[in-house]
Amino acid sequence: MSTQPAPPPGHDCDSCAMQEHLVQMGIILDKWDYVIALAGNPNVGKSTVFNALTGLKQHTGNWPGKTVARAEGGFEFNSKRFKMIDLPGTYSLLSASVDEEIARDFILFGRPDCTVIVVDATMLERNLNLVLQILEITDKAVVCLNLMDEAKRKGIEVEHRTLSRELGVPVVPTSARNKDGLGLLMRTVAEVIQGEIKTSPRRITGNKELNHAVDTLIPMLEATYPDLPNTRWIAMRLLDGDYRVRQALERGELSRMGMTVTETVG
Ligand SMILES: Nc1nc2c(ncn2[C@@H]2O[C@H](COP(=O)(O)OP(=O)(O)OP(=O)(O)O)[C@@H](O)[C@H]2O)c(=O)[nH]1
Ligand SMILES: [Mg+2]
Repeated sequence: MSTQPAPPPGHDCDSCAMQEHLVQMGIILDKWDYVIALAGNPNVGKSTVFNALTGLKQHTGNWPGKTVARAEGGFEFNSKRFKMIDLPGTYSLLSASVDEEIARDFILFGRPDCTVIVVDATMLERNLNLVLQILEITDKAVVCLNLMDEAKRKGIEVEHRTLSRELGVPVVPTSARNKDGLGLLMRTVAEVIQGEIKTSPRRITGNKELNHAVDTLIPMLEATYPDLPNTRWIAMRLLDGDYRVRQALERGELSRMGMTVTETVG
């Protein structure tokens, strides 16, 4: 069943497929099967993807204790219910800005079932920095290669299959403003979540000393914090002197990823 109007004649097949299987739920979502985080640099089309999938009604509020806006919404795709969180746009996950902290904490400690990393196909080089940082944290990720219409207009070709092989996660070309590619994006996300697509993200391979230090720290972290996600990444950040990660560990903040919500109808 679909709440969508019939697609216009000659419309891209993939969008049509999406309209067959997508039911926008907006805020009407009390139970869900999976949580998806939407990450990416500023201005790459995250909210456009979010709005196309969830519809116009959405929860907006602030992240706990922060003045940074948080939007979440829901949709049903192929009979599974997805809750989607639109993360703040960031260029990195490593520096001390509040936006970066929020995006990083959610991907790491919020443990989404999949992180969709939206990138601008016309500025790939700049965008890949964040992609690689996110792939250090999670292996459940799909790259949404957005603004493909703009890339085409500018004569930029992106070999998305090669990019996918290099990154070790699926890369799906989209033009979110025209809703092109979003059906394939969601099918791919569902297959990654359900383990039908195996990912193998590209990770930094450190030198002998670094690896030794990381291998020494990991069992200590696991013994002290049994539920900690991705101890390898946390060990690397601690060795790098990351104050925020150290503070989060010491304060036991790792599971406090709730939110304050006010309802708006956009
Ligand atoms: N041509 C084209 N424009 C797009 C596409 N996707 C998004 N845009 C436009 O890009 C601009 C930014 O889109 P947003 O969805 O607000 O980007 P965002 O990543 O949420 O931005 P921040 O929340 O500021 O980080 C808007 O003007 C969109 O209409 C696309 O696929 N093609
Ligand atoms: Mg946005």
